[in-house]
Amino acid sequence: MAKFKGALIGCGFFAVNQMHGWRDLPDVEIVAICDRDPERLDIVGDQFGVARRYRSAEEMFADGGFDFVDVATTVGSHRALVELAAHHKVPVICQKPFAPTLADAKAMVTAAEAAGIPLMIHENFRWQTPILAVKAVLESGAIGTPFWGRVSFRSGFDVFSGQPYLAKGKRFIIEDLGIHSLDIARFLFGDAGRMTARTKRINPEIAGEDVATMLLDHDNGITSIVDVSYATKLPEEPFPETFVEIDASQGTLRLGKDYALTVHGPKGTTRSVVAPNLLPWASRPWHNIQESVALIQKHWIERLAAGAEPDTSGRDNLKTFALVEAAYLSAERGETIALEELL
Ligand code: NAD
Ligand code: 89Y
Repeated sequence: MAKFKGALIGCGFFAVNQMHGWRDLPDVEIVAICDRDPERLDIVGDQFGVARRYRSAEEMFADGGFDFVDVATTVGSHRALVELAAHHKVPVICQKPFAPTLADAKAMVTAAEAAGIPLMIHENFRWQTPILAVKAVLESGAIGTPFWGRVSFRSGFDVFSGQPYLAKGKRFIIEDLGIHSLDIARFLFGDAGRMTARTKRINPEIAGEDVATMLLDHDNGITSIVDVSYATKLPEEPFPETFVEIDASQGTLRLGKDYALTVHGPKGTTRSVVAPNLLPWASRPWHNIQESVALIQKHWIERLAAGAEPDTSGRDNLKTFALVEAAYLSAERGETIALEELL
């Protein structure tokens, strides 16, 4: 079977995980990489044995020879790079956060659709093993119909040493991490039409908010709370675990520390551990995120091969990104925001 040839733009902190994920897929070969920074280009090129190395994305596209491109740069460059891929009619994956603004994100979706190419946002948290386990319980009907949920990520982990740019942006936790939690809420409870949010900055050394509490009204009547914090000092650091609570017509579900899942329903109570696999290249505590990278990349290739839309397509992810925008607007105005005003 012919391999899918890929190219990757942005050889920074997180891209290394993506390169490992691609290397593990037997039907994929990364044939070219690009980074403005020659040092990062050589580190990743040498580690993964990629000979074609570019400091300019334009030059890489001009040379071509790949079936898709994986954009792993930070948010400021996403729109230009996705539009460049669209111009060359190359299917494209773009890291979260989608774009600096919702208007940029919409323009990216339009560009991809006009070019007839698939666009997937690398929204990987819904691909985490524990989150997939929660989804499977909901789909099994074991607890009935949910009416309330909570998606919670509270940590004191130092994310700034690996990703120093996170300390500098006017926006921090909702745009960087809450975006994943909001996507998990959509994945588990469906699309949401109204958002009410409050934010705080506790760490004086960063520019953006590091605490956010969000209340979502889902279209199917479920109410959910999505709460995120990087200012929470716990006796046992849970990074990067997402906790989930669901109350439903026939029972309850709790996903807690160390991937402990408790499901209580008419047939009794089951307790299990839904821990992620520790892939050979992964390292704790990041292994949960790392496995989800491998899984979303596998999904991309399957959908590319089938000519089908990926689950977290650009069009789908506009709804997650609109929740991010709505949360900032709500916190700023002290009002509830209707999503239809944004989408
Ligand atoms: P980084 O700054 O370490 O790496 C980005 C790299 O892109 C840098 O080496 C930079 O030189 C390069 N770059 C930027 N613009 C470029 C351009 N136009 N052309 C070529 N190279 C360019 O950032 P990072 O921490 O690796 O984060 C990258 C993205 O990954 C961010 O959007 C971040 O939010 C996201 N991320 C996602 C997850 C996840 O779980 N999905 C986790 C961490 C980070
Ligand atoms: O950038 C963030 C992400 O997407 O997952 C965790 C993270 O690395 C820090 O918040």
